[in-house]
Amino acid sequence: MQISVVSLFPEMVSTIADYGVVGRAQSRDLISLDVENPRDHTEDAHRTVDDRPYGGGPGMVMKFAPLARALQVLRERSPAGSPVVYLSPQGDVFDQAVAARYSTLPGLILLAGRYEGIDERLIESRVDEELSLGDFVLSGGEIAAMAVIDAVVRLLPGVLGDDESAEQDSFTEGLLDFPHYTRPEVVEGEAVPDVLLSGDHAKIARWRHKQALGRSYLRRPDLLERLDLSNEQRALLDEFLKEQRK
Ligand code: 9D3
Repeated sequence: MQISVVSLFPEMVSTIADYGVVGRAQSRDLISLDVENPRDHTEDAHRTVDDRPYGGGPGMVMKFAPLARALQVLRERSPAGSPVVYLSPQGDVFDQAVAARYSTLPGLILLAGRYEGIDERLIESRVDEELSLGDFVLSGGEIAAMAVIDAVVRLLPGVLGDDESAEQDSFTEGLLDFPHYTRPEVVEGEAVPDVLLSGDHAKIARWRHKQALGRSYLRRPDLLERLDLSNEQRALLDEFLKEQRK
């Protein structure tokens, strides 16, 4: 997959390929990461990328031309069918379904803004989709672009090892995770739940499924509403809630 980013802070974005899963994906040529700085596409002596907003008010707006030229360069290097995605607080909220859809594409061109945003005419003429990470204020689109890249790359075939990708097709899809424990068996007087030491793998899987359902119900009822729980899952959730009330 060809992943391209327009950013005034290209080093910030390229650090994503210095670590972990995305780093491995790049060194194994499963992805190629390309970052273009709109400042390299200015024509004035000051290399100006921003200007004052028409209509007045605080802050600055990113100019059309340097962004359009940076995007043009990336488009020419990207496979056909690579959408331009603008990261902005006005976008649709990014989620795992969007990540899964992007992971099927040959390429992705991400546009990270700074200042108050970019000239609206660039959005109208060049942007295919607008995405937000949610209702909180970032200083620019780079961290959002990096989050999208991380979420998409881990879904690409061959990127995760067998261990890591087992979670992707498990029964707990769409649910919060179950609780995890590791050695020692007792920490500050708190023991690991007995079932996890039993060696009974079917019983452990059932307990974890129950915990995942119960935590999702308590902390993220919106997630459960999207799922069509089986009768077995309803029974497990019932059991969790009864144990909870003790
Ligand atoms: C404080 C400035 N705000 C005045 C109403 C507007 C504003 C402009 C630019 C708020 C944030 C930003 C920069 N944000 C992003 O580029 C961004 C973002 C975000 O802030 N939150 C969640 N997702 C995203 S995606 C890109």
